Amino acid sequence: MLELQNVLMELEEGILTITINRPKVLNALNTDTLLDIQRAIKEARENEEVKAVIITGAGEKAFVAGADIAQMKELDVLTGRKMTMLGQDVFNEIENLDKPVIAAVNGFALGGGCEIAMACDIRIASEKAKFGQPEVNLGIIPGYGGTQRLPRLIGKGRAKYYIFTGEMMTAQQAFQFGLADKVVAPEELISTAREVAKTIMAKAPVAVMMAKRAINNGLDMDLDSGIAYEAEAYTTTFGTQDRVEGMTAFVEKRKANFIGK
Ligand code: CO8
Repeated sequence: MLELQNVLMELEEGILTITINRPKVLNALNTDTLLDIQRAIKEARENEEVKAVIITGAGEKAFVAGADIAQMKELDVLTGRKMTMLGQDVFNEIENLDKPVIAAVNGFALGGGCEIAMACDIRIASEKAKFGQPEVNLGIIPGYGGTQRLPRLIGKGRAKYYIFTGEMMTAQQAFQFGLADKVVAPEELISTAREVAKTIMAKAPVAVMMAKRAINNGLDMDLDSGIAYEAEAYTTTFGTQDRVEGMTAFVEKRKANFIGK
């Protein structure tokens, strides 16, 4: 497995765990870390043994406390823009990966940390997790997709509240608002994320992939176009061997044996 400086990668039972690993600065995202995450996502995309991905943060305290403020402080308008574009590209690559991605949010998920979690398909939060977009405290706005993904997840009014005030949400609040999909005890975080990954991995992979595409792409369309997109995605699943297997297994009252084709 590829060795990276700011990110740990572990592949076990088809699940690639990507751990953002700069605990001394609460896993803040500098350029090198963003590039390492990009390399890890490329590995997830290209390695056929990888069936699902978990993204988490090293240490007890933080998932990711945001973009690296010490680095950002030194940027000018053009280099600042470049760093925004890099983060946006990497997070889009996470969102568009044809495999399920679960964020295991173990602590502070602030700014870019909340944004990387939102680019994942599912967010499992530790009871200790704190979410927020505190950029206004620094004289900037969210720059890694926060102004777009937060309102899509929790609604326009609430997103404005949290982005304008910079207030943090507890894990329970994030759950109530639909930002976190499950809240568990800290010691159960990774095992729960793995269980969820395994549950998804037991389903027909092409069906999961097409559902992900239909949801992601459809949400950016008007309803009629989204429904038409769904019909095409559905038709793709209908042509798979796994569709025949899934329906045959149901009728024969046995467990389906999916092959991902
Ligand atoms: N960047 C760099 N260093 C950080 C960051 C960060 N985002 N967060 C924490 N650290 C460092 C601290 O400086 C400290 O370092 P040191 O030990 O050398 O002093 C260490 O991590 C531990 O942090 P604290 O001592 O502050 O720990 P506390 O428990 O007192 O506080 C907090 C924890 C509340 C999480 C606090 O650290 C904090 O507020 N961090 C900043 C959170 C923040 O504002 N995040 C948003 C950043 S902006 C952003 O993400 C924009 C995304 C788009 C960028 C576009 C690119 C141009």
